[in-house]
Amino acid sequence: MSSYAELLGGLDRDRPVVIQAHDFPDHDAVGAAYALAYLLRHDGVEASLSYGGTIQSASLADEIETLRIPIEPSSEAGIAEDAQIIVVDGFVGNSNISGLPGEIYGVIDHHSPPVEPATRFHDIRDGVGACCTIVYGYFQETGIELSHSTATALLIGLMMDTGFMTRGVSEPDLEAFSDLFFQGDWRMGSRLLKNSLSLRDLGLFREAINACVVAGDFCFVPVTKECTQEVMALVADFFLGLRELHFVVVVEPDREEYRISVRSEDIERPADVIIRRALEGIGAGGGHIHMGGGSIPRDLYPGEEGLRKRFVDAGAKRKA
Ligand SMILES: [Mn+2]
Repeated sequence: MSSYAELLGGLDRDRPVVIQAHDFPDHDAVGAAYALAYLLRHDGVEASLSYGGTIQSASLADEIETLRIPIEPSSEAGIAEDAQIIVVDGFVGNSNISGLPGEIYGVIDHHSPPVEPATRFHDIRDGVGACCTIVYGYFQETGIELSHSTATALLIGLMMDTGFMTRGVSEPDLEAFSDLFFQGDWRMGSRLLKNSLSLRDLGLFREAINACVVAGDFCFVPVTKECTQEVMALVADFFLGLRELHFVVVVEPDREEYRISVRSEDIERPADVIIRRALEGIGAGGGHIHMGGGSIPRDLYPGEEGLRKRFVDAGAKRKA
């Protein structure tokens, strides 16, 4: 049975369905959630969309408004006790997600999960560049036509996660891209994604440029200003764009923890493997070959130099 048919077939039509994007969602999570709801509606299932945390990205807020995506914070969504929750683009564990009521019915994701999902349905393909590609595949399976806004949302998620088709791209991503590019509004998508920064972010870039520590092709960037995950990722991308650098780590304080963003241009040094190694015993991390992220609770933070050394020991710097 195809994945989508299995997903649909297992749903109890007498209970509410909620599609949940991960905390502080990004374009990929929201696009995948929105398109999945469109498909389910086509099959007579009305799903509501929600996310944990807040929308921190101005460009994502812009997308949600422009495409009129009906998504709201899970705290305000009034999720029922008997709701069936489908998690997209991120899976934390089988117990629950940030204290949501309801049952986690399914997981659709392109990250390798921390634990094997015990949910009734899961579709995890860690070789694809975006969760939007997986949901696009459901449209192909069913032959259901995409609406213009659904195609645009999927295209934006795909372009976002693959850095405009330059990282983590697999064959299904290319297939999705060549179709979505003409079905959706790529101009709007590009404008949104290419204007993610604001003048307010310059202070962070200034600090990052002053603070970076370079060793060979490895660059460690500790900053003290709190910032959004999206801007932190753009700082990491900026350093990766310097021709001498092939592995970048950005670390930033965020309330009770330190957050880390990792970028790699070297398949011999996969970002997810190296961050897991570097944070062993003090924090958690994961991701893909080219991008990774993680966090360390404040009381376990080994200090800037301590963390930098951990990354060097984990293999972030090419052996001479
Ligand atoms: Mn994603």
